[in-house]
Amino acid sequence: MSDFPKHFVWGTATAAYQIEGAVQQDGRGASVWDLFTHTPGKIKDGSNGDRACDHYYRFPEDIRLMKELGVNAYRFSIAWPRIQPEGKGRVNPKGIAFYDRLLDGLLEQHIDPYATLFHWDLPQALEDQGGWMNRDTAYRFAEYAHLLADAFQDRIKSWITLNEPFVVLTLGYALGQHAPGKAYGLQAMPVAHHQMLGHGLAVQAIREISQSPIGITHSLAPAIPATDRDEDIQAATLMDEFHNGLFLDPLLRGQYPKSLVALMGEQAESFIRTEDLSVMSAPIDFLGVNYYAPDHVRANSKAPLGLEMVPMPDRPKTGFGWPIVPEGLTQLLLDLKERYAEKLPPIHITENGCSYPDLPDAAGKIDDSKRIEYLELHLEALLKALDKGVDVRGYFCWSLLDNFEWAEGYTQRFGLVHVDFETLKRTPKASYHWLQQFLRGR
Ligand code: IFM
Repeated sequence: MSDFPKHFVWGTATAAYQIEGAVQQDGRGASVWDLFTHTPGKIKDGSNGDRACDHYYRFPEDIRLMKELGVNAYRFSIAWPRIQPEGKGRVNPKGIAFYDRLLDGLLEQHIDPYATLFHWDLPQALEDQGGWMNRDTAYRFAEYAHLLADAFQDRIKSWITLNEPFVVLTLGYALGQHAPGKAYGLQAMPVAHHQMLGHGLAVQAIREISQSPIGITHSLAPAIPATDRDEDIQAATLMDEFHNGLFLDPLLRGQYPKSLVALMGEQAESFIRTEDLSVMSAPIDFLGVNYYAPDHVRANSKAPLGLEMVPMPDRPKTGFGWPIVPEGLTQLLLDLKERYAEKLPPIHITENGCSYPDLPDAAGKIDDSKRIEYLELHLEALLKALDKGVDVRGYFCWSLLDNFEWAEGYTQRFGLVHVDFETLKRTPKASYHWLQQFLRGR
């Protein structure tokens, strides 16, 4: 097997609400996650991101950890409510100042900042106006993107407009398991459209000012039928269009998959304007791919969309219960290359990783050998795709630190670095040392 190219980008990834804490400091406004986590019964362990990893104050230590790890890039997200506490208009200078300090700290250590503009923490003030169900939020997002480009210009080495709009659509607005906790079912489809419209408008806004590459991050998954029965194969095809095609077809082809247009029926006319599709398909410089596991799909006429996700019983699982299927990453990348051909931009794997309940042993060491194995297998799977000609330029491990895992609270640890959530002490795990050795070798 060949090796990774010399200029491959190696990074770790995090998101603002999951690590920053300091939710009421320096003029930050409320986000949908502040309200959601403070609503009883929403988060598994009753926790919230009020303090999280306290990265807002401890970021110099976290930059040191990255430097010692040997990565050359860091993907983080900017908290919109820190920058615009009301989601529009007034800018909070202390919010800008925080990211100024973070960017300066990274650049001093020669770590390239990859900034995600929206990783789920929508200002609550915008949610009060309908959030992503409201077309106006797309325009507010572009305004926010423009002022970030103005403030940070080319110190941000790569821009990522959105993180995983599919998850915002499904868990946030269709099923209500994430903030803002809306359970609109299929009536939530405008959320997909307005996010992608916001993405396209933000690309235009950033390009007016910054020369840095712009991309978007999607959570993608190959859809695998649970059996070879026709109905399961059809269910998997529909799931693939819903999970992947719903976002990638407008982005890369300027149109929605026909099956989804049919599914949305007349509702589609109420929120899709023909001219939107050319905005949404504005050329981008890279596609961010988050890969964790495939969708294993079975037909079920009683379930929404006529399908359901079923476990992969013959597979080992992560602490979250997600099946470990490294070859799914190879398959996904090859499918993308085949499907979108010359329209597919270069790819960055912007997230990949696993949670395990890693705790220190009596000597204080954290032997997360299962994470090492997971990473090795996925890097091998990635190399197979590179060998077959997929243009992948970088890999970001999720995550640098154990952090607030949304509806799961602090029960799922994804970090290369263990965080004691009482003392906030950071302890590199065995996987951190393994990756350090791996990166030293190149
Ligand atoms: O923690 C999340 C992240 O915020 C988005 N992608 C998936 C990760 C693990 O669930």
